[in-house]
Parts: sequence; C-alpha cells; structure tokens
Amino acid sequence: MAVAAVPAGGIAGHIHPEPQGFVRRYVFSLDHKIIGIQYIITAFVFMVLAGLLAEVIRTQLLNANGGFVAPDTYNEVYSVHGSAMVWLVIIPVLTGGFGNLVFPLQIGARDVAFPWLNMLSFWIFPVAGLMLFSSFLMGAPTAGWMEYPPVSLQGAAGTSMWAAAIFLVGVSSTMTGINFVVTILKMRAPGMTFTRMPLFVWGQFATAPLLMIATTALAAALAALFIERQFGVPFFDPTKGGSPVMWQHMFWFYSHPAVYIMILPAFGIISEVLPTFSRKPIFGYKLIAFSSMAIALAGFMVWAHHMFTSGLAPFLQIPFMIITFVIGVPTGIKIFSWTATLWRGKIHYTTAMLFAIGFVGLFTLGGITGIFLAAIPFDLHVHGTYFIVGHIHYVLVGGSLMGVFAGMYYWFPKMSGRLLNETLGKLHFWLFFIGFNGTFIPMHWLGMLGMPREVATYDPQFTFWNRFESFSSYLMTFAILIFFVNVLWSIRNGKRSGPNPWGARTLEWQIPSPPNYYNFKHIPTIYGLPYDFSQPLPYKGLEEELTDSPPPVAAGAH
Ligand code: HEM
Ligand SMILES: [Cu+2]
Repeated sequence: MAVAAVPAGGIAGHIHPEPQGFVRRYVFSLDHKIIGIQYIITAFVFMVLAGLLAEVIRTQLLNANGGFVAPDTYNEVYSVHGSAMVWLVIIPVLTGGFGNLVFPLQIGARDVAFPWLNMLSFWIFPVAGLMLFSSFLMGAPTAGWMEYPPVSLQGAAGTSMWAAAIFLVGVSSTMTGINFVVTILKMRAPGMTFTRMPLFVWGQFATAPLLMIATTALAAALAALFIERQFGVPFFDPTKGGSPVMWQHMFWFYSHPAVYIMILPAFGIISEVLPTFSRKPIFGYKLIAFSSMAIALAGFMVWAHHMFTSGLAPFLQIPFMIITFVIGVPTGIKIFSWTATLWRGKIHYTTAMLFAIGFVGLFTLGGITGIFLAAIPFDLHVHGTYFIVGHIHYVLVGGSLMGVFAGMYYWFPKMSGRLLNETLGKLHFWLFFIGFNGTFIPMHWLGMLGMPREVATYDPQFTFWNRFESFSSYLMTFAILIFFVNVLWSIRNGKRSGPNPWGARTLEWQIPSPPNYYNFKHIPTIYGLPYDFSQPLPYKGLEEELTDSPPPVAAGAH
C-alpha cells in the first residue's frame, strides 16, 4: 500500500539487491548500518591502544621522579594518546559510527546519500590509524596532540607521519560531513519535517557542517607543517620568518569546532536516552535542536580562547572571552532541558540511562570549568597546567565517552538483536564513574597549585594526589574491561531483544533488530514528533515491517 507515498523513482524508493558473500557484505560493505558497526569496532580497537598509552602515563606519574619510561618516550606517549583519542576514537565513533548506524534509520531513509563515499570514508580511517601508531617506529611526535611549532618542527620523522595520518582522518571526516548533510537535507521520509526530526538527527545535522568546514582549516595547517618539515618551506619557524602563532590560529580554528564535533552527537544520544527512560516527552525540543545549531555556529568564533597566553593583543582577547561566555548559554539551556525531562518522569534506571544521567552531571562540571577558563585572568593562571587536563577529561570522557557508552547500551540491540547484560553494565557504570572522578577531580586543584601538564616528573608535594589518580585510573580501565567482556559475551549469549526492547518511539525501533538490508519495506509517512509517550505513534505505513512479507519492488528500483 504505502508504496504510493514514495515519490515514484525518488531516491528513497530504491531497493538494491542484498550483496552475497562475506567480503561484499561485511568488509567492503555499502550498507550504512554495517559501515557504522565497522567504525565502532575500529574505534574501540584504537581505544584499547590509546588507553594502554594512558596507563603508561599514569604509571609514570606514580612517582614524582617518574622512572617508568624515559622522558622522551613519555612525550611520545601522551602525544599519541591524545591524538588517537581525539581523531581515532571519539570523532569516528560518534560521527561515522553512531551517525551511520542510527540517523538514516531515524529519518526513514534506506541508506546515506553516497554509499560508495561512505565506504571510502571508512576505509581511510583504519589506514590513517595504523599510520599514526606506526610513528612510534620512527620517533613519534612529542609536542602533544596540538603539535605546536617550533617543537613539532624539531621532532623525528614520526611527526611528519602524524601530520599525514591526521590529514587523512580529516579527508575521511570531510567526506562523511558532506554525506550526512546531503542525506539529512534530501532523504528524509515524507512528513519528516525539520521540526519532527529526532534530536539525535539534529545532533548529527549540527555536527556535519563542522566536519565539512572546520576540517579543511586543519588540513591546510597539517599540509603546511608537513611541507615545512620535509621540504623546508618556512611557514612556522620564526628564525626563518615563519610564525608559530599562525599554527595556533589554524589549529584552533579547527580544534575548537572539533570539540563540538566530539560533543554535539553525544548530546544527541543523551536526548534520545533520557526521554525514553523517563517515559516523558523531551522538554524543550526546539530549544535543544536550535541550541545545537547555535553552539555549532558560535563555535567558529571562539578559537583564540586557547591562545590567551600567546601574546594576542588585549583588545582582541576580550571579544573571544565574551563570545566564549555566550556559548555557555545554549549549553546551559540543554542542561536545563535534560534536567526538566527527568523531572517527575517515570525513570527506568537501565545502564543506558545511568550513563545518560552521569553524562548530565559530569558534563556540567566540565562545562563550568570551561566558563572559568574563558575568563582571561583565571586562564592566565592555569593555562598549561593540570587544570586544563581536568577540564578536557570532564567534557570528553565524562561527556563524550559516557555518551558513547549510553549509546552502546541503548543501540546494541538494534545492531545485534541482543541486549547487553545489565548486571555487568551496572558494574561497568559504577566502577567507571568512581574511577573517572578519582582520576580527574584532583587535577583541578593540582593545576591551580601549579602542576604543569605534559611533563614526565613533578614536584614531590603532589605525590599523594598523583598516586590517588593513578590508582583510580586503573579502576576505570578495569571498568572498561568489563564493558568489553560484556560486549563479547552478549553478542552470542545476550537476551534476545526483539524489535523494541525499550518501548522507544523513534523510527529505528519500529523495525526488526537488526534491521533488514533495505531498512524499510515501505518508506513510512511521519505525522509528528516522536517523543509524546501519551499519544499513538506518529507514523503510517509501518504495518508490514515486522511481518515476513517480502519488500515490494519500488518504482525506480534497479
Ligand atoms: C561551556 C562550554 C565550554 C567552555 C566555555 C570551554 C572553554 C575552554 C577554554 C577557555 C579552554 C582553553 C584553556 C587553556 O588552554 O588555557 C578550553 C580548553 C579545552 N576544552 Fe573547553 N570549553 C567548553 C566545553 C568543552 C567541550 C564540550 C569540549 C569537548 C568535548 C571541550 C574541550 C576542550 C579541550 C580539548 C581543551 C584543551 C585543549 C588543550 O589545550 O589540550 N571544551 N575550553
Ligand atoms: Cu575551545
């Protein structure tokens, strides 16, 4: 019946025959769901490697005079740790991973707009990751994940490899951004107007232009660094007329928007999990949707808040401070809306929900220290100290990574047809939550007391809290180990979930788990927002999705 609702010959109507054979299905797949899972698995593999590097850092810092690895090696370890966590874990898992897996289903599409491009984007990613880690073989970068010149001009060959690897990740991100923008603009099912899109789709929609636009600035900076290192063209070397501060501008023009690439999709995940397990419509749908766009836009105007100590003219510092404060407003609006969603809800404390609630608390702490840092006088005091390390881990681990875990517990059934084990899940959550806070809270006062970041030894007066942090970090690592055990065990032995184990209302839950190759037998028509739990579902044309009937051959199929 509902075939008529699909514009004849429109892209939404195509059903391609499912490819046969392992390689076409699972290796060089064109299916957005498989590509999403490929991203997620690859990012978790890199997370294990980057996590091991983190534990090398924490083990080194057990003692004030270090001694676990040589100081040069220590520099390499934290540089690759940070680079890998940002570019090989958080960005890919949230965009290529959950983005691919979930949002095309949520807008009622059969795939993304450019499936071949999608496959290419994915396959660049593991190659770039191996390149980054291979830099250890030739002397890894030593100037941190920001690789400021002149130090990054002096390092061994691995820094050039780093630049090439991150450049490739950037190419992959840019292509993913283009793909997602076009998909969301062009391939929504009939009736899926912008203000009916699930909030996860809004999160991806706000992120995709950042992937497209900001990443090009990074690519230019990386190319320049590579060219200077390999061919001696002096972009950044001050002794030859270059400007090291120019690198900082180019780097942060990308990397401040990049912090939103790493958080907006996680905001989207949380905005799905909270209403589902509060059994209440999300509070302030439009506020959440539009504040993501506002954050994305304003994110391009604050980059120099990372450069208050770089000699920037004071009259230029002030606007950067003010606009950074202003970004706190849409961010606060979201926190308010999530809290109001919980208010008087019928809360189901599933593991996904625990991670989502944990996200709201921990991200808020990280956001507040961000506002501290936006204030120039405070920033001058703590820039380059452990306070910054505290801030970034509250937003990136307490925020982004907790969002990833919430998304894993929530959508694992959609990927695999099975639930993750809830007992192991809760153990994972609580140990992680305790270990995380123990690791990163003391960094705030250590930083204010003057402990610098990125050094292999420290003043002995800081020994107690550093040991406290290191032991807490082992607990956190153990919690993540439980998560991996849970995933591996549940893939085979988890409880079968059925199509909609959570009673959730967005489109992906109205079709089988895992969904069919072509996602929807008939493209549904959408009549309203997905979040109103007291109303019937706002969809038509889904009647046959859970039956055995074969998909119709839509007009225009080939
Ligand atoms: C209200 C929100 C936020 C504000 C006002 C804010 C503000 C700031 C400021 C002013 C700095 C520079 C500190 C310095 O180096 O002296 C900073 C650093 C940083 N922030 Fe935020 N931030 C916010 C949210 C976030 C979020 C959501 C993320 C990522 C998910 C993030 C990631 C980072 C990172 C990675 C750095 C440090 C980079 C480095 O030096 O290694 N921030 N933040
Ligand atoms: Cu920033």
